[in-house]
Amino acid sequence: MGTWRSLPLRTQDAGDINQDSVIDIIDALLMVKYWGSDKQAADFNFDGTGDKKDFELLAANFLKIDPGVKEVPKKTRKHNGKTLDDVKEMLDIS
Ligand SMILES: [Ca+2]
Ligand SMILES: [Ca+2]
Repeated sequence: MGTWRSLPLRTQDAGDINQDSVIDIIDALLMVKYWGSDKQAADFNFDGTGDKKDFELLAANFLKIDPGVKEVPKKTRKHNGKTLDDVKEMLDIS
């Protein structure tokens, strides 16, 4: 086994599925895509499934930027007319 799995929760970047150093609506929509799957990028707490617990981490970090990043990435709050609230609705999370 590698050592990375023994690391604590990725609280810093939990939610950044597409790894562009910002947690925004694009990541939330990717969460929808990987919902219920074992896709590692969407499984922030490493329990093997991308689900509500992972989405809560994403939502808690929403619009946060990786502090170590050199160029500040563009935050997208709305994509194809969808906001974080729409995504919550899509996933049936209130
Ligand atoms: Ca991102
Ligand atoms: Ca998970």
